[in-house]
Parts: sequence; C-alpha cells; structure tokens
Amino acid sequence: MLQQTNMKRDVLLSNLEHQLEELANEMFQKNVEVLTDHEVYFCLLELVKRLMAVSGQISGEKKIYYISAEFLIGKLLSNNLINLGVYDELASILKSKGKDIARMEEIEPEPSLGNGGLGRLAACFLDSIATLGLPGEGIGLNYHYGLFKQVFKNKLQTAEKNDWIEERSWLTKTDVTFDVYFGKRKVTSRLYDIDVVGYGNDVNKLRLFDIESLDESIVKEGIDFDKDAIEKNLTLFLYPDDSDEAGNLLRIYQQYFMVCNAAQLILREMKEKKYDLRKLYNHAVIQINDTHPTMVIPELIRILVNEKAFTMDEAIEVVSKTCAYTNHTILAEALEKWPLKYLEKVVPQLVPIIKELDKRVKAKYKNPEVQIIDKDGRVHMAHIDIHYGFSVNGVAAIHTEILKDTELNDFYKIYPEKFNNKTNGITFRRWLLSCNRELAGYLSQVIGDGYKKDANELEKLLGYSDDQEVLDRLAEIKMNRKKELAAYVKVAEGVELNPDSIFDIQIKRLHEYKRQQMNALYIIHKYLEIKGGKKPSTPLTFIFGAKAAPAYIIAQDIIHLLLVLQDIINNDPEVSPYMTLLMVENYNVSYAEKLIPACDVSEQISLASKEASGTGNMKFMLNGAVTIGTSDGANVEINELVGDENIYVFGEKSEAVIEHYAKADYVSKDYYKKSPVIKEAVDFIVGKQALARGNKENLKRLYNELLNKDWFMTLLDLEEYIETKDRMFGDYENRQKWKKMMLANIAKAGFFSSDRTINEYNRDIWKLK
Ligand code: CR1
Repeated sequence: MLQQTNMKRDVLLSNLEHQLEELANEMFQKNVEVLTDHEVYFCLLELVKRLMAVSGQISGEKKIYYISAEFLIGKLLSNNLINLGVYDELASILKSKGKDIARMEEIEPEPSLGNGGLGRLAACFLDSIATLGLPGEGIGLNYHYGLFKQVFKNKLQTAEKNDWIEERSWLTKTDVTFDVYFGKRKVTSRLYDIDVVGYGNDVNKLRLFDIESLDESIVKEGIDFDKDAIEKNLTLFLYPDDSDEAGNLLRIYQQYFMVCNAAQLILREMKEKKYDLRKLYNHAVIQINDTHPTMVIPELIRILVNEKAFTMDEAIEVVSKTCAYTNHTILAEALEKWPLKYLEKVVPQLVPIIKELDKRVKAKYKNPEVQIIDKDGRVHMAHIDIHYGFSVNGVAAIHTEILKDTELNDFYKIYPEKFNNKTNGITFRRWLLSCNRELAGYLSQVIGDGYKKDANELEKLLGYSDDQEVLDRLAEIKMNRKKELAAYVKVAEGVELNPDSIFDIQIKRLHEYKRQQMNALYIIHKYLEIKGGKKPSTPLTFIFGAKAAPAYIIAQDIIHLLLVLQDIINNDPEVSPYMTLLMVENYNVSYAEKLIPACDVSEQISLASKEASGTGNMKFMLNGAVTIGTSDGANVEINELVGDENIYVFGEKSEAVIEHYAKADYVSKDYYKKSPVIKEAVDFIVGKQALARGNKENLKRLYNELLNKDWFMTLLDLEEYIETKDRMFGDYENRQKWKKMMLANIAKAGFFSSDRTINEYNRDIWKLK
C-alpha cells in the first residue's frame, strides 16, 4: 500500500511542469505565464495538496497525539516544497514562465494559530515527528482570527482581527463531526485537516476542530465580540482576553471543546482499528502541551466509565498510562487554576470526575501543595496532569532541575520516576534550509549534505575554524541577509537600516521577565553617551519584535517606550548616524524568518530561572548570531556547547534569583539610588524628551513600576548587562574573532535540532516503533 501511494506521488513528481499547467487550466482557464501571482500561488497550493494527498500516510501500532492550544505553523508553501524535495525544481519551472517563487511566498497568508514559543515548538515537533517517520498527529483548534494582528497607532499597540483563512487554504474540510456537550448545551464540531509532510518522508496530519455555528460577523471593533455567545465565538480567537469572568469561561469552553473532540477522535480510531480499549496505552500516547489540554484526562475517564463500562479504578489506570505532561513555564500566572464554580458552569459533567480524582489524592497525601482542589475551591490543572499522567517533563536542563528542586518539588518527592528533561529543539528545515538557503547551500558545499538528516554533522564545520575562505564566506552570507532585511524593512516599516551596522535583535513575546525594558534602558544609556560625544566606532541597529497580551498593561507601556525611543533616536541627526532603533509591526513567524538570518547579536536576557527554555536562541545560533544572555533556559546548554569564548553571559544566576524571591529582599530603588548610570537611564523615561513624544500616563506608570516594584528585577542585572554588551560590541570590531565565533555557533547548533528532541521523547516517553 505504502509503496503504491508513493508511486503515485512519484508519477506526479516526475512531471511537475505538466501538472502545474493542467492546474492553471483547470482552475483559471489560463496558461501559467499569464496568471496573476495570487493565481500562481493557488495553483501551487493545490499542486502541493495533491502531492501530499497521494503520499503514504505514516502508520504504526501506536501513535502520538500531541494536543495543543497552539500550533504556530507559519507559512507552509516553501517548507512543504522543501520537504517534498521539489523546491528548486519548481522555482526554476516558475522562473522559465516569468514567475518568481519568492513573490508567491510573500502572498501566502500566515496561519494565525499560535502565540509564542510553545506554539512554535509544537509546529517544529510536527515536522520532526513526520521526518522521523513516527505516526503522530497534532490536535488543536481552527481559530479563524487566531492571535490578533498588531497595528501601531500613536505609538501604542492596537489589536485587529487576523483574518488568515482564504477561500483556498491548506485546510481540508473533512466529513468528521462530533457532538460536544457543555452540560445540556450542545454544539457540533467539524474537523479540518492540514497535511504535515516529513522531510523526505510520508505524511502525518494536524487535526484542527472548528464549530459549525461560528459567526464571524459578531466581531465588531478591533477584536471585541460577545464573549457569552459560545455557539458563535468558540473558535474565533486564541487566548481571548481573560481579565473578566466571561473571558475565563470562554477559555474553559475552548479547552473542553478541544479535548472533548480529541478524545472522541482517538476513541473512534481505536474502534476502527479494533484495538482493545483496555490496552489504550499500547496504541495511543497523549502529550499534554502545557495545561490547556489537561481536561482530556477527566474527559477520557468520564467516557470510559459512562460509556465503555470501565470501573473508575480501571479507567483511571488506563488513562494515567496514556497521558504525559510537558511543563513550559514556572510563571504562576501561566499555571492554570480554574475556580471549581467555573467548571461547574461550563462542564458540569467533568466535575464529579475531578472531585473523585481530588478525593483520591487527599486520601493519600496530606500536603496541601499537591491537592487538585485547593482550600479556595480552585482546580490546579497541572496537579491533575502530574498525579494522573505517567511523565512530567521540563523543556531545558535548568528548567527541569528547577521544577524538581523548587516549583514541583513536593511532586518530585512523590513521583521521582515521572520527571524527565527534554531540551527543546527547532526544525532545521524551516530555520535553516528554508529561511537561509544561501547558508544551507554553502554548508552543503563545505561539509556535505549529511547535516540535513543528521544535524550533529554540523560539527564538521569546526575543521574550518582557520580557513579564511570559509570564514569570509560566512560573513558575506550574513551581510547578504542584512541587506535583504534592510530592503524589506524600508518598504514594510519605512525605516532605513545600515547593513554595515551591528544588528542586535530581540524578538519574542513581550513580557517583563524577558526584560525588553532592560534592553530599552541600555539603548537610552547609549543614546545619552552619543549625545555626550562618545560615539561607537561601528554603528548600532537595535531591532525588536513583540506582541503584548491586550490586557497586560505594563507590556503595552514597554511597547510605547520602545516606539517613543524609536522616534527620538531615528529623528536626532546627532545620533542617527550611529544608532537606529526599530520596533517591527506585527512580529510573526514570517518576520522571524527574515530577521533571524540577518542577526549579529541575539538578545536572550530573561531573568535567570524564568525562561523555561527559549527556542529563538537556538534559531539565532544556527544562523551564525552570537548570544548575549543570562544563565537561563537553553542559554545554559548553548554556553556549555560553544564554551565561554563564544557567548556573552552576564547576570545573577538562577539560585540567587530564586533566593531573592524567597527572602523578598530585592528592592529596585536601591539599585536606582546606588548607580548614577541606572538613575540617568530610568529617569529618561519620564524626562522632557520622552514626554514630548509620548504619553505621560504610559511612561509614568512604567517608571513607577521599575522604581517601586520591578518584579522581574530589571535593575538587578542592568549594570552588568551594559558592561557585557559594550565589550561584545567592541569585540565585533575584531572581525576575525567575530567570524570564528559565528562559525563555532553554527557548528555547535546540531544538538538543538528538534529531530534530537523528538527522538528523546520517543525513546523515553512515547515508545513508538
Ligand atoms: C517558554 O516561555 C519555551 C516555550 C516552549 C514557553 C519558553 O521559554 O521555549 O514555552 N512557555 O517550551 C509558555 O509559553 C505558557 O508557557
């Protein structure tokens, strides 16, 4: 069977040009030459969908179901072409017809199905699972507007709906529908599939559930809509504003909708294949991606007991052997705790199950820290996962250690065998082969093609550390990417970038723990230095990209500050020849693919202990950027791999930070008072210049926050950050030294291939054949 379908694919592959011409005729009754770019894109989309449809489906006795609220898959055209092995051929076919494939890539809308690292990780994992030939599928929701589109108005972020689903898209409507009950309220779901083709391999699926009764017209201003109209709004947005009760309830509705569909899909497949449900765990493993899909545990138990004649003991045992949990953060705000009374409103049928699970825990353990329902009647979702799943993993070595030693220590003492680490990874297909084709091609020339299948082979590059030609070419490729970015940004943002300057980039969700505000304070410091006559010998370009959750006020204020600084700096003729600041609008995966290859300095400056892993750090390294970072998340492993001489590490270590929290002894004002450099930078936020160009309310609030609270300890590390960064910029002048650092970073990036990560998940947790 597998062979037959592959033959079909081979036939299609062998006459791509003919296929394309036929499609052009069929769809638009025209020849390819005279199609508009958009029409060409639709033909390519259809062609690739057909290629995937006739490909073999990856199959096996046991399957991984990766349930996630987010799949930040990015555009798919070029990646699918690369994985199918036909990118170059199609590019040249198009060229012969006067079409440039790069333009079609621009036309594709980016799916808006995720927010940040957690969602992008899920997407990288799908690519690696398929590439490694493992049977697996992602299960999530088909948000029509997904994460909001960011638009800057008056130097403030505004949110608009992100309308990404076109008439023709990667989604394939299936005939699978399920009934989903919220108590007595019933809705009907519909499954849409997106094919996921492995690199040189067959196909898995991403399964996205939607609601039949959705009504897009209820979205009025920006992203406002009636949160109570569940039947109409359920799959409109990812993470709807949860600052009120209706928003919280909506999130619970979404989560239950996701897992109820997932459970039905999985059980339906078990039935089709005539598998014994009592051996569910031999055929299915469910990876719970953070706590959003946690309700799949009580939901499966409920179904097994109510509909499949399991006893409670039996159901709990089978489900616990099937489910595994990944923790992605130690931030309290992200560890979900739903009030029981909310669950009673949304999913009353799960409440008895959750109470039963809690009762069993209470009977066994007296420690209030490990209960499922706490004394305030809140349900700790992670606790359900840990008690009733068989594996708990963190996403980088230091993060897992913190979970074991601190955050989840009470659980670690009960279940040491459940805890394991899986350091995150990134797919090299997207983050090298696709986004930096010139670098990928050059690496093949120097060390051969093997690294594309076995990323560790990148280490062969170390043999060229003293090869001037290789070093120069790496620098030249970097320069090419910087020029391309500058050309793009000029049109997209109207800002002029100097490719001869140092490109220093911080792109990630906006959050105080990531400390974009610390970077802003450095920039203020540099600005004042230049005003005082101390000019950097190489000009500096600072680039940010970040969305802030609409209800996160201080994050909005930080964006405002960055946009105010951009205005001040770029319009000051005394300063602008030496430094430029750019906050790009609507940062997303496609933007990352342009920014990362063009980066010299990768900013990974979170407060130690707070960034579980980070994955941007890996993408930058792979593309030859050098990291400035704290000893946090995967930075620690990057440091171990490249050695101290190829990374710039600064700041308090996680143990010290954790101690500050425990003792509550960090007082930001002390740092402000002690250091004139800090004081000067912080005061600038509410100084005349800033107030002349920004809003007093936003700037004042941020200033007060930094001075009186600063929960994520910006000022703690600021002086060391300034020193380290200055030293780093100085080292950039030594071009030879810098090129060698670039080479070392690329050569050591192999460990961070998500193929390695997925092999580890499979070896330790999933155990698929
Ligand atoms: C973490 O903040 C990590 C990704 C993927 C994020 C980031 O450090 O790389 O997960 N966590 O593991 C998150 O979004 C809700 O938590």
